[in-house]
Amino acid sequence: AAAAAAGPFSLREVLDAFRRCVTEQREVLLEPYLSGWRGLIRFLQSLGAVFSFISKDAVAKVALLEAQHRQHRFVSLQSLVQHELAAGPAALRARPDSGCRTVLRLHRALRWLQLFLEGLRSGEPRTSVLCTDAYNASLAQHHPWVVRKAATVAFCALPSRDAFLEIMNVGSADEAVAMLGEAIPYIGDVYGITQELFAEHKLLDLP
Ligand code: 1Q0
Repeated sequence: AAAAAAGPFSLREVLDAFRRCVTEQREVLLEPYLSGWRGLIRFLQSLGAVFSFISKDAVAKVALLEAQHRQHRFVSLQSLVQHELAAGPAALRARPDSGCRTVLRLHRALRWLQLFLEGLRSGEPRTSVLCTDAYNASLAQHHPWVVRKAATVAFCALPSRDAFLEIMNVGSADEAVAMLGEAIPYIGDVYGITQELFAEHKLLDLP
């Protein structure tokens, strides 16, 4: 994993990580989940300094979860939730550094990713429009005005659709689009299972 993290971004790596996430028992494994996120963050970092306020936040959240993963040896999101809920829902809500609230933020961002990738696949050439639409339908409702404003400004600096397909590093534009089609259901699956898990435990509004 350390060696893989060094090279240029490849969408295949991210796809593989999210594919590895879901077990037969419909658990979401933490290690490939975080590995998928590390790949996405690397991609975001390659887009330049305009996005660093976003990547910094994502890096901090992944680091928090990595630390908890090392400390408690959680295998899955399910075991993390179970462990933190054992202290009681009120105690969990009071913690600004819980794994659950941190996962919830990444989880909402995963919905953004799913929508954005669907948009890229659809052929719409204006990535900033795609990105803004995906953001407004997902993360935006959880962000204060100032963050929404900064995000919307950053989206204007996004590369073109063709450039996006190229940085995915999977060959021609057609091949990149095909791989998006392969990746989106895996990401959707991880999103759906996590959404159900958090809904079941009433954790979808953790402060
Ligand atoms: C490609 C453009 C990337 C656009 C990412 C969209 C997300 C915008 C988010 C902007 C807000 C970030 C600033 C911090 C916000 C936090 O306040 C917020 C809440 O946390 P807290 O602790 O204050 O309650 N944090 C979040 O909502 C988490 C945001 C994480 C965003 C992670 C985005 C990772 C994106 C990776 C780039 C993927 C590129 C996709 C194309 C791949 C195809 C090859």
